[in-house]
Amino acid sequence: MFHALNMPYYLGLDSSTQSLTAIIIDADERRVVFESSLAFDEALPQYGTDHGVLPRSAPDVALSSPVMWADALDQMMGRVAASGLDLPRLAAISGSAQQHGSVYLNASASAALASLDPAQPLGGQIAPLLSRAVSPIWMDSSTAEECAEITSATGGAERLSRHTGSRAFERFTGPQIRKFYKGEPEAYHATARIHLVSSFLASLLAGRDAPVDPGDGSGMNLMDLATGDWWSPAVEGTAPGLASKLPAVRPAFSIAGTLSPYWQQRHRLPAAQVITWSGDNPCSLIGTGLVREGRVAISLGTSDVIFGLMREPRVDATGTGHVFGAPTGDFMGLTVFKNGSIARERVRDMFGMSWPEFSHALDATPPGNIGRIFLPWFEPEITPPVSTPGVHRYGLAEGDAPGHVRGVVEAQLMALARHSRWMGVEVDTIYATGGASANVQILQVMADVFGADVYRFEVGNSAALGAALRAWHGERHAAGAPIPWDDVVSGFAEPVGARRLRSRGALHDVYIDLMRVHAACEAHALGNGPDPTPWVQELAARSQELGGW
Ligand code: ADP
Ligand code: XUL
Repeated sequence: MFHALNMPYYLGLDSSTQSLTAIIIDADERRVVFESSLAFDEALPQYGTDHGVLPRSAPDVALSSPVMWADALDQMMGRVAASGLDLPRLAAISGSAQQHGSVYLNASASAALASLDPAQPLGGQIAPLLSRAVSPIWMDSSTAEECAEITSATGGAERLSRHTGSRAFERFTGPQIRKFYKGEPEAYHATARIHLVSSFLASLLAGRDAPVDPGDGSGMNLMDLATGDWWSPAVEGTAPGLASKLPAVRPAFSIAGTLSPYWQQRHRLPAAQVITWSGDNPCSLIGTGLVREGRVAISLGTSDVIFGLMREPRVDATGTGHVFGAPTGDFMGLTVFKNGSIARERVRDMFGMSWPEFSHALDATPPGNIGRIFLPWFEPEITPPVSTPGVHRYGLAEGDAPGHVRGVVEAQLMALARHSRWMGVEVDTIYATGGASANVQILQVMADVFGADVYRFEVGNSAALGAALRAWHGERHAAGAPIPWDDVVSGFAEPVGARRLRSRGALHDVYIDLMRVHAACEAHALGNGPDPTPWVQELAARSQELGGW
């Protein structure tokens, strides 16, 4: 027992767009003792998802399956149970989930969650508790009309963003709820509780209704950043009767419950505490150790996201970025690009390449791409807002495979740099995370575009690690022995010096020039400026005269 109390384990789960990951940490020894990941498409093919998304009925609609997420959780807890670890030491569990997605439960859910049958898989028992079989996720951009309605009901974009941290965004939960209410009013009225993906999964673990934390709550256009609670004008302006359908908002360190009898009996797991879950970006903030202001992380996951901690909520006047709550009780600024790994993969597949071939093409092409620009809006884009997808080439021939590889990566990183200026951070160090941060060639372009050193981490999944660290922090907080955030992240979420990519000054100068071209191309593609092709051609000719940039 002494052993169990003194050397606890903490489990962090990350239910992302494409996969579910689990990380268990030994807090005393500051090491990861278990890590496992399952990809939804492969582990649960019966749901028919592609990269975690159900077959699309329209390019702007993106839905996933909450029953699939439940089945994935069941499978993953089975893997944890079979890990060979001394699981009575498991003291607490927390989690991270893709943000904005919503799950709709009927009136029977609350009682049923407390009395699930441990002899049966989870998914089949959850399906009858849903008032909507599918969940809209963050990739959905089909709610422009609802965004306009909510903006007008709440007194305009400036007021909405001052209160909730963001103007109305199509993927945010409030506009999605309004679309459901308008399109399926009966199913909306049969909904007793609307959860985020994070609070839904926490509810499954705790066997009761779990709260939403301010970090994930601020991705809804419904929560007041200043009070950390629902903002009535937005709640009332979104859908009738919504207030009673929303979970409580509670700090990220609060306890959602105890691991329910279902898990204890089905997988022989202990009565660990379930700490409130959060969104993947707030969890990654912790998992990259960004518990102080002044540094940024870039996550190259399905989406590309740049984020950093903020002491005060400085809302973006340009309307592209967001301010969310942070698990520390502070705030975080972030800007999200939908065409992240999605676009890199599309270019890779367009030319039938593997990742090593993609990296080789980056190595083989000159930084600056001889002035050529490729805007990779394969999907409707969030930043800048692009509702009709389409790619744009400036000076780039359609069949030029290496030119496209460099083009997509450079355009993405220049967009990350340009559209995050509102955060007001002098970036000299970047912490890179997410699936594509394994790619050193991409990170070298990042270092050169930003003129900053880029560090990678030993643990690649910063969201799952952040969730495990939050489990530890929350459990200690509840025990009356809180641990300062600097101590929580120390030894875990630390960049590895040997894995640093240095920025190369001369190449950064190339990108300072090229960012002006990129901005002009973007303006032209959005219908806000003249065609910069002559400028691109002149640059190409000049750079060829000089033998490349
Ligand atoms: P999410 O958390 O959003 O589900 P991940 O952070 O796990 O996504 O990232 C998954 C993505 O990482 C894949 O879709 C893939 O495109 C990308 N990826 C994996 N390995 C590489 C690589 N070597 N180079 C570039 N991208 C990669
Ligand atoms: C954040 C966002 C994505 C999702 C999925 O606003 O839309 O980063 O959280 O990862």
